[in-house]
Amino acid sequence: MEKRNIDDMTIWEDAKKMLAKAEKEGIETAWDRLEQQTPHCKFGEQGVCCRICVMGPCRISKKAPLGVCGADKDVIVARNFGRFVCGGAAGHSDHGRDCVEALHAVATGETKDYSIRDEAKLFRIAGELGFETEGRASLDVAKDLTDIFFEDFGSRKKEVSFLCRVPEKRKEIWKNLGITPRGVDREITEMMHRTHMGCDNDAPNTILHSARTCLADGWAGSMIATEVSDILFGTPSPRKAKVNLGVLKDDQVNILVHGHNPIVSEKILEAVNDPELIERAKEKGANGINLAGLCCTGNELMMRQGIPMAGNHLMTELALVTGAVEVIVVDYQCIMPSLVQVGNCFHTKMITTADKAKFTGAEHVRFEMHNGKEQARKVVKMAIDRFAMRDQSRVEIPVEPVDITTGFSNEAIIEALGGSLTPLIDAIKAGKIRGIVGIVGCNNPKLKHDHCNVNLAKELIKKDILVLATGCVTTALGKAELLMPESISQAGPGLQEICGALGIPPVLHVGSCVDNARILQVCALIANELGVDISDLPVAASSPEWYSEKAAAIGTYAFASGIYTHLGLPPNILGSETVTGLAVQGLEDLVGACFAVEPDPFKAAELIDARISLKRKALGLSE
Ligand code: CUV
Ligand code: SF4
Repeated sequence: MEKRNIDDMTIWEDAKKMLAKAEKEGIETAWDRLEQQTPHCKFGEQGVCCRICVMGPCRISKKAPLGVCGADKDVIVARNFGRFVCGGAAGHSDHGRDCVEALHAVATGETKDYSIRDEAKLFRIAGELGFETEGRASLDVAKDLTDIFFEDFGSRKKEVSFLCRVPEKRKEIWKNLGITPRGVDREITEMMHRTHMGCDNDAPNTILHSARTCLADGWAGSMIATEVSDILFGTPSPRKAKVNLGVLKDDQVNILVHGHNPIVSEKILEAVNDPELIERAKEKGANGINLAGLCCTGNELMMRQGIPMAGNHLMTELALVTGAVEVIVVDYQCIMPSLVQVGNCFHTKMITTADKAKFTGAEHVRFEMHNGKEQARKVVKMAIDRFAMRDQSRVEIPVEPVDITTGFSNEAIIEALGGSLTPLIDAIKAGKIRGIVGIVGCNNPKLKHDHCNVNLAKELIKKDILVLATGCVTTALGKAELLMPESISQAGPGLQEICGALGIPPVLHVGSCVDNARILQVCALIANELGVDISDLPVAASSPEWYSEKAAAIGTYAFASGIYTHLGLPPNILGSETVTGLAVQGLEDLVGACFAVEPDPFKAAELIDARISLKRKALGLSE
């Protein structure tokens, strides 16, 4: 691959300046390593390389159409895809389990470091799942709720609890296909089992179980993560925040939190607000302690507490290149191991907190339920002590931060609408809001950073389509100034009218990656209100710049839930016509939705727009 021009790598000023600084200072980034890895292995790219037993590894070609065991390209591609999304479902869901364990520790008195911040939501969810709450103590209810959620991970249920939210028609479809999600761990284990040599050797059958595994993620693992996080840390409500590398402060101790789970970062936030620690920072010559987020841990803190966001996936290395970061504290997922090396080019220390996510070269400060507060203080003290090691002459904070509005949980959206979804549904019926699209997911250095994320959103709001953003897309759309009420000037007339009247932006930040479950729920609520299936709604999902197993799992549960799903680049399945055909067409007949792959944001907007028009027409709604 030829060396790319910085202007072709990213659309952002802050990124370009840091890429130039990295180049000047000889610091390697993901873009450099992509160059070294290109061209990628064709067999891997096509998904026709199988490594699941030692009669192999086998790779399928014209000359050798079958693996040693006799598996063909369809079987191999399907198995690889199944294991790929299984990894993603496991990531989201294990995160969900950690949240349930935290709530359980609170309920049983095992920890005093955490508490229930949204008691009303606790009782609401308990009621929704059908158990008695009248006159009971909240810790008691929480204990019962965690028992129910723990069971959602197991093998005893015929269906996960939150299937109570799914429209009847959708449940019927899943039942008929045999893909009703039963238990999170069960579906994940069965996926691994089926893809062992000599089990599921029928590609469509494997793909169906992939769908089931991902449904267990979306409607259980992720949904539980979201709801329990709200109970523990508060349900998000609209608030202002700031984004981009300009949120770092050259005269303060800068701490970055990165990863996905709010359990660690919420405690770090408490510690940075501790007057004693602020005093200590001042004694060391800093003007205070500044906390900023990256990726989804950043989203979690921003949604609930308004903590600024330094950047998304491809900004994580570049945030350290500013030279202004004392420590980067990580929990798990999407954390590039290169952050240790980039940190070592400066005084920046990487601190790991989860035993399941250690990084060689980082310092491990184990966070457990009973010691979260103490460990957070320890981390913040380490950051303060490192401030003196900073080489101020190498610090460059490249831009001024951009204002955003965040905090649109479903509860907050309903409140903004005046207490029910009816005004939104009426606006959809009237064609003022023609549809709703969730734009979610990551960055990928194969694509120009945030180009597709931003332009797709801009095109959609112009077409009167309301955009919901999560994950790394949030930062992109925030930086593009789409997350402010004033951004409605960029929207079509209908969307302008509705959002203007409500005082909300045309793009709503609904949370982190696990919070895509909020979007599932909103779709279900609208479908139930209209008495239709989710696949009948004028809605779509998109992950323009995705890279991760988790993003593929999200895409898979989206389409399996009946939501048309656009991807900016394909998963590694193109080596099988059968699997590719299923993904882009065949599943339409089975679940009423499929994948569409299109790297160009303008063409993608047309595809999504056409789909929305089709669905509006079928519902008898005018354009
Ligand atoms: Ni999951 S969205 S890189 S951090 S999965 Fe991670 Fe959220 Fe993509 Fe971003
Ligand atoms: Fe090769 Fe079959 Fe083993 Fe895969 S399972 S490595 S195709 S022999």
